[in-house]
This record gives sequence, C-alpha cells and structure tokens, in this order.
Amino acid sequence: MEKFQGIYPALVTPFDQEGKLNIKVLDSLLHHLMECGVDGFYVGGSTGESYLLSMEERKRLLEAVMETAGKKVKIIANIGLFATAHGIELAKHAEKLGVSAISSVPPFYFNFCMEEYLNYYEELANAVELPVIIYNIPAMSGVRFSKEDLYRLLSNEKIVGMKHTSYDLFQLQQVLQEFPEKSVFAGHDELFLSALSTGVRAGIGSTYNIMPKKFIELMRLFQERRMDEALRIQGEINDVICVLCQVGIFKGIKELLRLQGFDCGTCRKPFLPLAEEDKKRIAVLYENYFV
Ligand code: MN9
Repeated sequence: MEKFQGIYPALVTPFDQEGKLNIKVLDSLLHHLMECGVDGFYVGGSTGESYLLSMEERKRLLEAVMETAGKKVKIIANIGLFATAHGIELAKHAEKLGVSAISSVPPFYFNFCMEEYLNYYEELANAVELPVIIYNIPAMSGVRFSKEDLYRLLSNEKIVGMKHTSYDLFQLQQVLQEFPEKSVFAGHDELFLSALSTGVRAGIGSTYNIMPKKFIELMRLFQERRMDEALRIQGEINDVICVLCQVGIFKGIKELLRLQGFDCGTCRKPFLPLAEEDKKRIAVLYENYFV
C-alpha cells in the first residue's frame, strides 16, 4: 500500500447558531484548505469534537466531507468511541463511503487492560477491508502503549500506521526504524520539525486548519535541507500554539477561523465560550501572525 504523506488537517466541525452541524461553512472550509494544498483530512478526531457528537452526526459529517472532498484528496475517518460495536458500526459506514483509511483512539473512560486495547484494534482491522491507523494520544486517552505494544499492532498488515500525538520522540523514532514502510503521522504540531527528523513524512494537526501553508512550507524547507528557515517557521507556529494552549486550543482555533471568514460557531458544551479577554488575545494574535 502506498504510504500516506503530507499535511492532513484534523478537521474542525463547524456548528451554526443553534449548535447544529453547519455543512455550508464546512464546505467552504474544505475548499479553502484544498486550495491551500493540503493532502487530505482527518475527520471526526478530537479537534472535530467528535466525542460530543451523536452517532448520526458523526456519520452525516463524514458523508458531507466525502461529498465535497472525497474525490480530490485522501480522507481518514476517526471512528473511535467507547464500545467496540459502535466503533465497528462507524467503520463500516466509513467503508461504504469510500474513505482511504480509518483511525481510532483507544476506547477510553474505562481503564481497560492492554490486551483489551490491542484486541480492540485487531477486531477493528478484521471487521473492515480498510487500512487502520492507530491514534496514539496518551495525554487524552490515558492509554500508554509501550514500544512492544505498538510493534505488535503494526505487525498486522491491515494496521498501516499511527498518528503519534505524544511528546515521546524516542518512541516515534524507534517505531519508524522498525516499520519504515508504515504511515506514521506527527500528531503534535509544535513538534512537527522534530518529528520530520525522526523520519516522519506526514502530519495530522488541529492548527493545520488555521495555518496550512506554514506546515506545507515547513515540510518543503525540510526536504530541501533548509533547516534554519524551517526552524524559523516552526518558531512562528509555536508562538501561535502557545497562545492557543492558554485560551483553550479548540476554542482558540474556532475564533481564528471566524476571523479568517469561516464562522464555525462555538465548541460544544461542556466547553464554555471563549472568555472576552481571550477573544482579545486571539484578535491580537490574528493581527500579528495572520494578516
Ligand atoms: O490532532 C492535535 N491533538 C489534539 C492533533 O488536539 C489532542 C494537535 O494538533 C494538537 O492540538 C496540537 C497542540 O498541542 O499539537
């Protein structure tokens, strides 16, 4: 199978004034990001607030994305949830729509044992013909895969890669060295350049929604071995991410998108709306880095 490469925004889910899916804004955001040159989309991840969406909404969202972008770029659908059966239901739905791959966060909340997590991925891989991408995000899922756990999963030929949203670059390098043919995605935007140095050639990120061209440019500079310039861009990206982390990453991204002309509404409760003073901080950030 051909490896996934390039820049994949972890797509934001736009809501309207009533808090319902806003397909119109979704379409214009997709067109804009494709025009910027992204290689595909990661749909229904943390950035898409997917665990705050109903099953029906998750399906509808993916259908809309496939309709607008499915024939032009690669689509990876995150189908992760609590129960294996629900994950498989979403995976089969995604398969019918013709996505390029499915991905899944490990089932969270219950502290399952490692064998249960590993078995979950293996069952998922057996349930569909599609390639499966592990979503390694220990800080949010609470699941800490060891190197050996990842090796076991990646030895399965249907498990074609991993989204590594972890600061553990040692583990990332080891996995890539052991499985050079797999598609490993950098998951922490602030470490994108560092991840490239371990051999990564693809990324999935929330901040790609607001600054796709910076990541595309960073990758090009890396490939041309222009490290000083690449590091300068990573520095700019990280200045933005520092502020986003302070105000709440997803709320901050939605506010920046609004300023860019894509009103994606507010994040779903229990997220609270962005505080007024944080709105002002985002406005300053916008002035300094986006105009
Ligand atoms: O999709 C994102 N992960 C999460 C990946 O939001 C949990 C990242 O893009 C981060 O938002 C970003 C900031 O830490 O690296």
